[in-house]
Amino acid sequence: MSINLTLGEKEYFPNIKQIEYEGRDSDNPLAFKFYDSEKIVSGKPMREHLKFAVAYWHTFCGTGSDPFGPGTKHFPWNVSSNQMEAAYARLDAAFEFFSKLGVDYYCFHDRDLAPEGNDANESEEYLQQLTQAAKKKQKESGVKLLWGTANLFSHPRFMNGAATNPDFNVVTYAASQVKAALDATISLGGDNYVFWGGREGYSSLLNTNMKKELDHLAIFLSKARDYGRANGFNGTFLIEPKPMEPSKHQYDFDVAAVVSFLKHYDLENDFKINIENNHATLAGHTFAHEIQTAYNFNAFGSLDINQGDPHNGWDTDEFLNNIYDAVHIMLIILNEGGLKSGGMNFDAKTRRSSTDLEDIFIGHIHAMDTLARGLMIADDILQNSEYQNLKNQRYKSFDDNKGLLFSDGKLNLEELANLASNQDEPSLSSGKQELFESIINKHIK
Ligand code: XLS
Ligand code: NI
Ligand code: NI
Repeated sequence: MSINLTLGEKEYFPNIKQIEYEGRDSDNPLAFKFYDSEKIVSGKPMREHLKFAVAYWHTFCGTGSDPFGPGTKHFPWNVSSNQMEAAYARLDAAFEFFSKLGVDYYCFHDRDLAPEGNDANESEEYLQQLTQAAKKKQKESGVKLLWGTANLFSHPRFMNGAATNPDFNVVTYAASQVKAALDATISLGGDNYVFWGGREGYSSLLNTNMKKELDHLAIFLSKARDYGRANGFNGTFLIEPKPMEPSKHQYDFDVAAVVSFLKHYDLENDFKINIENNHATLAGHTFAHEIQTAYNFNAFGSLDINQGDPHNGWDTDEFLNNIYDAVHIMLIILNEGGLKSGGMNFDAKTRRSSTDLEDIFIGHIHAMDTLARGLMIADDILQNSEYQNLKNQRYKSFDDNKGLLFSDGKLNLEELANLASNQDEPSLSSGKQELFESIINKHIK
């Protein structure tokens, strides 16, 4: 993708040129070693398999502050004390970054794009102005919106939740934000719209009417769906599960909890799931488990492709660098037919002490390379190893005869029991886990 800067605009990364693919022998930190966007793997270009998206909040808004200290990163787009001026500068920097990195998508919260105004109307007005500017930028660069969302967790008014707040006045405020963020997403041609319920949960069940809050959440989501559909949004609504943080317990705990919520409230046709690796591990699952579970229930939507630290019980949002995980998830994604309308949103931040401007490029490049590698290795495993065959072999007794009848639901319990009484003790059949593991590792090269 070519860089397309409008004349007279400030360049925010003057020392960084278009990031190119240089191959695995390159030592250039600002080049791809594995991600070769147009290279065909399993029938389509890498860029179409991976559909990378930059997370606006971490990369352009996050300055490294944490509960123990202020921000450490001095971004050149973050200098004006006028919040709207800063928002326009951030937009320029963001699109320069997307183009130089060569990603096709981005994602934002309303408050990343535009600041909060003095009231709901002013906030909406600000968002509309920045949406117009972003639309122009998208047109010039060819970069698209993977999803938009509303930040319903930072402002103090949302301390007891947004759609699940016990105070109706807060629920209406959340609705005004979602309406405006949906309008922005529709205007920018977003493929998806996300709900992450960071404060839709509780600190104590003693003061919480859980059933009422869940009912309200479902009503709120269905009204957002109705508004979106009536106003031209044909994309997918996504729920992003996370078990905790900032709430002690979040209702959208994991994929299985969200699937049952969606089915219970008849929302499963419009809502799918945005799965984040670090949220999966916080819930005690692997990323692979959550992805496979979503596909199983036809609930797969999109991915927030970061990783946590195995020794920490919180959301560290690191850039994905675990090759083994990348291979495992790509095996599943290739087998299930790809991302469809979803993508891979980084939702990752450089460490607080990574303060050079180039570090945000290096973080993204490294994650893109890790996933490109995962894709190529997974494809190699599927094409050139016994992996899939061995897995299928474990289930071969269901391929024909009575096993097939069972799989088709055609044997009742008595018939099944009779079969057991007429046969010898089944012979033991090895699960071969070590063999599977050795095949994966052999292909990681
Ligand atoms: C926070 C979430 C958040 C969502 C979007 O943990 O990951 O960043 O992706 O609201
Ligand atoms: Ni996320
Ligand atoms: Ni997260």
